Order: sequence, then structure tokens, then C-alpha cells
Amino acid sequence: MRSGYVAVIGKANAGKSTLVNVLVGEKVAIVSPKPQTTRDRIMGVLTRENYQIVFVDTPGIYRQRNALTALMMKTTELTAEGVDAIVYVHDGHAGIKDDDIALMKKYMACGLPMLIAYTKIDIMPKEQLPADAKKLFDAGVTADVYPVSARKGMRVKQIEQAIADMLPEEDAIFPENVISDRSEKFMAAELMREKILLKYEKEIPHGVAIIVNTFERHENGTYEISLDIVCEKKNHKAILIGKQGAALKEVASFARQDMEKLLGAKVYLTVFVKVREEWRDSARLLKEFGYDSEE
Ligand SMILES: Nc1nc2c(ncn2[C@@H]2O[C@H](COP(=O)(O)OP(=O)(O)OP(=O)(O)O)[C@@H](O)[C@H]2O)c(=O)[nH]1
Ligand SMILES: [Mg+2]
Repeated sequence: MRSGYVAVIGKANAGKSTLVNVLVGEKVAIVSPKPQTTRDRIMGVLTRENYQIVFVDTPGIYRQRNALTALMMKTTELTAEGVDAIVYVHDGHAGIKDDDIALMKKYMACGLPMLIAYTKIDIMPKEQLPADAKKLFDAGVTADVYPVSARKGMRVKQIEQAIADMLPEEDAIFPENVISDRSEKFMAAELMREKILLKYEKEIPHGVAIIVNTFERHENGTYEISLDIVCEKKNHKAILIGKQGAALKEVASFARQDMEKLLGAKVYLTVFVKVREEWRDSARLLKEFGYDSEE
């Protein structure tokens, strides 16, 4: 049996979490069209008869601007050091720039088996792939390039096999029923954050943290979940809540529906919005909100 940890690394918004979800076959990480969606390292486990791949989804590489993003970048760097192989995810649709080549070479230099997932092929012209593959090779990127569309499920089997082939001969790391290392409580908070990323513009979603205060399963099987949406400014709070609470009601309702899917039960969700000025630059609040690269 082959098994091991695979870091999934790439620029912000490249499509890493979408690829991990489709390979694992379950939603283990939230996805949005905005960069910096993933903030933590999240494991997704794929177990087959002959191999077990433990994907470690990471925060996307992004220019650092505050203590939170600095912590996120550190998480990604630490992850690359502790794995058996690397899947470098490249958004094929975005073209190949010098910094893409530099990043690919940087991770190739880790000395681990590495392949490039060239994703989003469903929204790009067919002739671009061979041209880009040549460009990468000519620039000294010798890692194999696997075209894939995570969204449309194209060529997913091929990349799965190639990833499995990079792993060492080892026993499975996790029991076969394990899909993620994250709790239902963590996922509930992430689903709330995903709906906020999808609904609000600009800085608002990036300045939001979700704190779950109550996560209880009642005897009749229903769940009671109460959480705070923490934002950075009073005017953000007003926008989050909306006219007569309409905006908040809408996002909370979308989040609740996804939580019910996740938990397979009815959820009673209560949401409050709070302001903590500049929490993304406060070491104390980052820790309090659960952002810690050393876990
Ligand atoms: N067309 C197309 N869109 C995709 C594909 N994969 C991902 N996307 C979209 O790309 C956007 C970013 O996807 P994510 O999976 O959140 O990207 P990420 O790399 O995890 O982003 P961060 O966590 O912010 O670093 C979302 O809008 C996805 O729906 C794909 O194969 N095809
Ligand atoms: Mg992500």
C-alpha cells in the first residue's frame, strides 16, 4: 500500500480547495471566487484499496499585508516541510507569469516528489495547454504537468493516480472512514465564512472571523448553533446586517442549509455581529480566534 501526506500549494484563488474536495469526494474545505478563502491547514483523506492520500490544503500564496496573512503564509511554508509530496496547483486560465515559474521552482527545490495540477481547463482554449507546458519546460520547470478541471471533474482520475504514485510504500495513516481532521464545529464556522465570502464585497469578508459559542446536539437529534461574526469596523457591521437585518438573515439562512447538509439534521442557528477593531493585526485576538500556525 502507498500512503502519505501531500501538500496542496499554489497562489491564492488557484483552485486548491476545489481540487481537494473533488479528489476526496466530500467538501472538506470551503471555496469562493475571492483570494484568501482558506486560512488554515485542512486535511482531506482519500482512501482506496491500494493507497491512501492525505491532502493538506493550505492558504494560497498572497502578498502579505497583516498579521493574519503572515500567519497564513507561515502555515503554508511549514506544511511544505512536513509532507511526502507536493501538488502545486496552477490556474491555467490565468496564464503563466514569471512569479508562477519562480514559485514552482521554489517548491521543486524542496527535493520532494512534485507534480503540477494545471487546473480550470474547462474555461480555457485547448491550444493553450501545450504552449504553456513548453513554456514551463523551457523555463526549467521539470515537474510533470497534469491538466485538470476540478469544477467539471475532468481528468481527475489521472491526477489522482499520479499523486498516489508519488507516495512511499507505507501502511494507511488514518482509518478508512476518516475524511478530514477538522471537527463539525470548525466546518460549521467555515460554512458561515464561505457564505459571507460569496455575498459581500471587498475587505468585509477578509476582515471577518467566526466564533462558535454554542454547538450542541439535542436528544431529538437537532443541533443548536450560536456564533459571532466578528468584523473590523462599525460600518462593516452595518453592511453585514443590512436593512432591517435582511442581509444577515439571507447569509445565515444559506449557512444553516449547508450546516444541515453537513450534519444531516435540523439546525437552529443564532448569529450575532461584533466589532473588534483591527483584530487581524492583534496577536492576542488571532490566537483567541483560533489562528495559530503552530498547532
Ligand atoms: N472554471 C473553473 N473554476 C474553478 C475550478 N477550480 C476552482 N475554480 C473556481 O476558482 C475559485 C477559487 O477556488 P478555490 O478552490 O477556493 O481556490 P483556492 O486555491 O483554494 O483559493 P484560496 O483558498 O483563497 O487560496 C472558485 O470560484 C472556484 O469555483 C475549475 O476547475 N474550473
Ligand atoms: Mg482554498
